[in-house]
Amino acid sequence: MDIDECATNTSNCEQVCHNTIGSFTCSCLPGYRINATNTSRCDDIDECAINVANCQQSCTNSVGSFTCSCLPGFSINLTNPSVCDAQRKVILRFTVVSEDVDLTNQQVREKVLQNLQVLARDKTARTERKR
Ligand SMILES: [Ca+2]
Repeated sequence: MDIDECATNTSNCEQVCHNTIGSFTCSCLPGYRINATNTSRCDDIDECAINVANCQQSCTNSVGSFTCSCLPGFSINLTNPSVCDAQRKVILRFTVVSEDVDLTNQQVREKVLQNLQVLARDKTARTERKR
């Protein structure tokens, strides 16, 4: 008669137990693999080190899993979490008070416009270099 080692808890499997006729086998949950010397134990797979994670920018291994993350100026793609998308929206906040800048003066208005264009060009150049 077969003894179900899994049901009687004698298998000592760390994660998953499969009863077989006259014996049993252990296996591991996704993100883990069987320990090379002790087949009842499970080791974490370092998905970042073996490049299974396929993170486009940054990869952090964790026990049983891994996380992809993105550099500043990028955000995780919602449909493919290994991909980073450049943040397209640039929010430029500034306050101009009448004491600082006389916007009724044509020369001052042109100077402000020039500075804003330089600022926009610099921001675009920085974003391009990151790719
Ligand atoms: Ca892992």
